[in-house]
Amino acid sequence: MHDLSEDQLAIAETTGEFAREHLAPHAVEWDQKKHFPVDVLRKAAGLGLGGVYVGEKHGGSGLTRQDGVLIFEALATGCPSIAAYLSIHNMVAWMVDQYGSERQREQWLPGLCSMEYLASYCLTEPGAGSDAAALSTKAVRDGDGWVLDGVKQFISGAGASQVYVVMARTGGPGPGGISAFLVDREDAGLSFGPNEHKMGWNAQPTRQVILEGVRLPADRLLGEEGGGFRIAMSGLNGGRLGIASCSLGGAQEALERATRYLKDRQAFGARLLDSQALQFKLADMAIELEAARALLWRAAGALDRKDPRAPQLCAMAKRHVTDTGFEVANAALQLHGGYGYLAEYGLEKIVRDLRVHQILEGTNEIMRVIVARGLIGA
Ligand code: FAD
Ligand code: 2MC
Repeated sequence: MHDLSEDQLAIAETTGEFAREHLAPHAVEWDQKKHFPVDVLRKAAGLGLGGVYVGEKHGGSGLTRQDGVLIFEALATGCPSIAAYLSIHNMVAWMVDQYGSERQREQWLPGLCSMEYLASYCLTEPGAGSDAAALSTKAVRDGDGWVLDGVKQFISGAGASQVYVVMARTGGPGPGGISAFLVDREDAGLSFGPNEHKMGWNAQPTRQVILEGVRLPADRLLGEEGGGFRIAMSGLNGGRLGIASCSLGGAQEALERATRYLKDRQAFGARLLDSQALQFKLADMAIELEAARALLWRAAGALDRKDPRAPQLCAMAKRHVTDTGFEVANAALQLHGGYGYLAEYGLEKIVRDLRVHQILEGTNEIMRVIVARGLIGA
């Protein structure tokens, strides 16, 4: 950790303390009861975690992506699902700060930073997931404003969130015909599907967002008409780092629990930790995580410097870190023997939470598509 600045060390320490005190003790229960702890999210916002990348002028913390990866890794040691929701909320807040007009920033950002308003990101549809530019939710001009119709699928935080950034078609087919809109939970015509029954991420809701004749005034268009797909993609560059950080934190916690467990567990007349085979297993897990962390930090630095290779590096990091995190967490479960399979040990919950990081914010196959396009110049 000596390559971090004093400020970064303090950020990681404070966020880690928050995770130990306010997330870890409740994580298994929230998973079992499917409880979304909005009060705890607002406590996190009190530490500046509601607007990590938002400028200080509008109530944000004005931090970098290199700070962000430390924050989300630390939060995920307490609960990967809650850390990941916070990462999505911060992706949306950054999009509003980056692409909003001064008036929109004044209107929406203070509430987003305090997490009085929670936020959701609405790109995926029942008929358009990986091929996001094929989305069919429509936004049709109505006088000065717009009318939105369509269904968004798998929306994290839906129903609990106040602010929905919705990508919708305002023009012809393909990415150039898409615009981004700010939709408020109170807007007439907005409703939600039932909470999905999921393998993991149970501490946050995932629901359809249904738009039926939702009328929006002109000032709900975010950025330029036709610029919505680029806005959505640039949000995801940072989002993918956030999700990868959550895999890293979850897996780091699983490794530490496995190490403690092997120290306590006796078999064949000795501690399991005395077995060199198991020590080597732990060593390999630590090596994989440290290498994954190095790639993640490198991608975060590239995004901070606006390096043209940043989208590729973010995709590389998302693919590598989420796959590695899942493998390490699953190995930690194995090292707990049968106890790893029991809910009360918390290991199987980490594995279930980390599994979906290989699917969402762009599947790991789509991460390979992005990297391959960069390689072949397509
Ligand atoms: P598909 O696109 O149908 O893919 C099916 C399979 O085909 C995958 O394995 C995919 O990798 C593979 N595939 C597709 N195209 C290619 C290709 N060209 N080359 C190789 N393989 C390919 N979306 C949001 O917008 N907002 C959210 O908040 C959100 N939260 C989510 C929360 C959860 C719990 C889940 C499960 C999903 C969430 N999503 C959200 C949606 C998520 O981003 C999509 O599920 C994901 O992008 C994949 O889309 P799909 O499910 O339609 O799969
Ligand atoms: N960063 C910045 N700009 C990007 C970009 C990126 N990562 N990716 C694409 N763009 C721009 C690109 O430069 C182009 O701009 P211009 O019109 O100026 O040339 C425009 O966007 C269109 O790009 P493509 O031509 O590459 O578009 P294509 O349709 O081929 O799709 C692909 C690209 C497959 C990479 C994209 O559809 C994708 O990322 N799919 C995965 C969808 C996804 O990640 N969904 C996640 C939903 S959110 C979620 O799961 C949560 C939990 C919140």
